[in-house]
Amino acid sequence: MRDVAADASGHSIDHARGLLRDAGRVVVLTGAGVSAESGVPTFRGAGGLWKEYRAEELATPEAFARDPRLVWEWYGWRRRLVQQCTPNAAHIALAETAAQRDGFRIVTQNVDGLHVAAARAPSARPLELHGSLFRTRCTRCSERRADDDVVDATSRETLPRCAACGAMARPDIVWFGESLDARVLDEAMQLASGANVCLVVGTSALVHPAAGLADLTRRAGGAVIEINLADTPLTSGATVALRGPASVLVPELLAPDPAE
Ligand code: BJW
Ligand code: ZN
Repeated sequence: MRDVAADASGHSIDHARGLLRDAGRVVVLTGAGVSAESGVPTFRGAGGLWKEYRAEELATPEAFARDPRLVWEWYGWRRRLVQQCTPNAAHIALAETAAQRDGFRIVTQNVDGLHVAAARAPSARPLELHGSLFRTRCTRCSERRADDDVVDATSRETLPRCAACGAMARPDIVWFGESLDARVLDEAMQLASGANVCLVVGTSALVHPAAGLADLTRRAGGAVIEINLADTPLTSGATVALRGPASVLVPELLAPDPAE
């Protein structure tokens, strides 16, 4: 049975809570909307612009090859912005549930590290499909390293460099046209295929292969619960679609039953 609710009231949230209660395995797929209420801008829609650029124009290998200073300036700005943000009630509820419940895993498209910041237990750490704002990767030797430094994008010469070989470093982020880390994607696909419920939170579901994960759950006979402010390409196939802010709906959905 498919259920759509304009808010958290009524039977749809109860239906979704029942699906989650009965599920042995749950995979959660999050997108930029889960971090919007922490102050991290989403990619698309109002507020999705940086200066006069769209994210799609900067998050590409071609943009980096053409103008690494401009692309690093954008990532440096985002790093600083995200460093001032903290996990909201949705990140916290997801992390607490993942810490307490076996078979509950978080997969995120976000590079902001807020699911990691909310995680108290290793089982609450997310799979990060699109990389991290707080890692760099060498353009020559591919060495990765954690990096939360302020980016000096004054000129090409001041940009982050690889500590191992001295070549220019790039953000360790999956740009358009680049393949996702095969092991990370494989694990995410296995989680989605084996899940009784895929809970999708705050993604426009436009970017693949991430957007296809919910279909893997559905095709294997599982249910899809979507939380978003607006409809997405996943809505028509969702078992339950809940409309409203993630920071309200996620904690409400995951709160223990009163009798427990
Ligand atoms: C709220 C809320 C609140 C707001 N509460 N909700 C199959 C078909 C078509 C194309 C392709 C395909 N397979 C691959 C492609 C090509 C491409 C792609 O998908 N293109 C489409 C856009 C058409 N994919 C790729 O290139 C991927 N690579 C790949 O597949 O390699 C092999 C290959 C290549 C080429 C062809 C075929 C195969 C790589 C994709 C990497 C994406 N990287 C980015 C940028 C880097 C990260 C960064 O710099 O930060 O990742 S793009 C950007 O979009 C970012 C995000 O992770 C990603 C998803 O965005 P998200 O999270 O959904 O955010 P928004 O802003 O779009 O949506 C926010 C949502 O929240 C909205 O719905 C709001 O309503 C909601 N919301 N506030 C609840 N408070
Ligand atoms: Zn190197």
